[in-house]
This record gives sequence, C-alpha cells and structure tokens, in this order.
Amino acid sequence: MRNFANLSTLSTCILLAFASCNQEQKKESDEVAANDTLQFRSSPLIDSIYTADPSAHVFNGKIYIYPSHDIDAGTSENDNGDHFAMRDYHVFSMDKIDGDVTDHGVALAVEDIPWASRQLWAPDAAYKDGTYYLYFPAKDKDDVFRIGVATSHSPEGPFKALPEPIAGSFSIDPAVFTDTDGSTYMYFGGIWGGQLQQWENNEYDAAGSLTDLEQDNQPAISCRVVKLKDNMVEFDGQVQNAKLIDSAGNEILGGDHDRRFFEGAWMHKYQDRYYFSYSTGDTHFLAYAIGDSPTGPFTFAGHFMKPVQGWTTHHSIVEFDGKWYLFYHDTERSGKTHLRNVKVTELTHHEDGTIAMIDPFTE
Ligand code: FUB
Repeated sequence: MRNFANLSTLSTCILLAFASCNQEQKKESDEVAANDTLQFRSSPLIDSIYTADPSAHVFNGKIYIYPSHDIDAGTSENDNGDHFAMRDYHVFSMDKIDGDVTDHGVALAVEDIPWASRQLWAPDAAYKDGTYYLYFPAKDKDDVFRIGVATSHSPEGPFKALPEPIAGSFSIDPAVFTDTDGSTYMYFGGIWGGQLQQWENNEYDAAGSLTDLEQDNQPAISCRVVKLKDNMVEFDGQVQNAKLIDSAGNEILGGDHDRRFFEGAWMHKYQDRYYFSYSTGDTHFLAYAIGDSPTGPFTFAGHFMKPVQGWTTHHSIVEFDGKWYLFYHDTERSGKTHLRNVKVTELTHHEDGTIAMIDPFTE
C-alpha cells in the first residue's frame, strides 16, 4: 500500500546518505525525490496556495470549489490536529473540468467571525432563493468546534458570517445536501481532532476520551445528520445519528476501522438512492454506504478510493455535464501532511449502482 508512511521510510534512508545537509532541507528534498518515483493519477488543480477538503458545487453552469486553505503556521504536529491552523477561505471556480482555475481571493477570514478563535476547517456551500451559504467549522473561544454560517449574494463571496454558530451544532466537516423535494440536510462530525467522540446525546464532555479507541465492541460513533430550516441557518428538529449498518442490518462496530465513519461526510443522490460517503481516517480509505432516506440508515457498500499520499483525504462528489467527478486532496506539492492540494478525477457508477474503485496512483 503506497501511503505516506512508506514515503517516510524511504525519506529516512535517503536522509542517512546525506548527513551533512541541514535536517529540514534534507527532509523536504527527500519528500520531493520520493514523489518523483510515483505516478499520480491527477495533478494539483491549484499551485498558488495550499488547499484541501474540496467541496465542489455547480452554480450557474460553473464548478465552484470551496476548500480549506492550508498554511504553515509553525504549530507542531499533534493528534488534535493543531497543525491544521487555517485562518481563511478562498473560493475557486472552473468553467469546465480541464479548464483554468480562478482564485476569487479571500472569501471569509477568522477575524471576521465574531464567535471563532482558530482552525477554519473543511467548509461546504449551498444556494437558496438568491443567497449563497458558506458552512464552516471553527473552534470557539472555549476551543470547542462549532459550525457557523456566512452568506453572500455571489457564489464566490465575500461572505459575511452570522454573529453566532448554528445553535446545537458541534464538531467538524459540514456537508449540506438539498434533496429533489427541496429539503436540505446537513451531515457533520469527525472523530479524534474533530471532537465528535466528546459529544454524548448532543452534550459536550470536556473530559471525554480524545479518541474512539475504547469502543471497539460497541456501535461506532456515527456521523450526525439534521434537517435545516427553510432559512438555511438553523437546525430543524433533533440532530440524529446517520447509522452505518452492514448487509445483515447490524451496526458497524467501533473496532472496524476499515468501515467505520471517521470524518469528511458527503451525500449524493444517484438513481433515487442516497449515497453517504466518508473517510475511514486511520485506515485511509474513502468509503460509501447506500440508503433509501437522506437520514439513513446507510448500508455499507465498499471503498471507492485507495489511500492517497498524505494521512488521509477528504472528498466531494458532483455531477457536471452528464459525468460524475470526485474532488479530493493529497500532498503531492509539499510532501507535508498539513500542506495539501486539491485534485479532481472522474467517478464511475457501475450499472448495479456500485462505485468503481479509484487508485490515486497509476501503474
Ligand atoms: O482540514 C482539516 C481537517 O482535515 C478536515 O476537517 C478533515 O476532514 C481533514 O481533511
């Protein structure tokens, strides 16, 4: 399996051969050398800044990408993800999949969000009745992740943040899906650094476990789903668990790291069925599960992307001009976990409704 851990080992060997160089310079050049031996399936879409967690949407016939903006803030790496210290969002657009990518500049910055303190993580966007909505997670002044909303009259922003996060929101990675009947749902949550394991019955436990690792024989922690009110900025009713089950109807267990939900949910509808997709985190796959309702339960259907270079990836799935596309990220440009670049590749649904496996590397 070609993942970042293999590359690190190779880098370490090369490091020993060039012992007289500065340590940091050696590490960076080794990572680039290691990259040269791999054939990536797709090229980075954006070279000017580091971008990750791409949520793609088609608005007014164009593709808009709402990613995280990765920066090197000098924060040391830890299991909480403090090194993902992003401070603003840029919006990008493309007229076609292989076309030029336009950077529309800073769409929202942390200093313009009254309730937020740090870490602007993976956002998403939606449109309704002349207004574009940007949904984003950030840590509040107590260092608890919440989900906020900002609005604009243009898909490219700038966006103006509401003064408070969405009441009842928590954790990270909002993904907003509008069904064919016009109802809109938000899927959200991420374990470990995303704090989802610290929310029991939608109450925060500050002293709670920092991971899900003590729950191997219990149902895995679920992604959350909630309907949005018509105003698009409030939850309509209770936050529910988006249950993941196996083909026998049993809930996926916490110890099943190849299948359990970790973070980065997305929803797309294909042939009237609801495809809930997500990252398995520490096993590095993109996985999907299918349901008959937008709120689940969803039956695990498989993996559809093998591990990328980098700790994990985060994706979105969008239909454009009659084809389906997967937007995702890896670390091709930097070789560093926290400095990622977004990419796109075609995604195929087989006739039986399953999704073809995507290898981020070519032979
Ligand atoms: O970009 C910060 C976090 O990394 C996202 O919220 C996760 O999905 C992971 O991609």
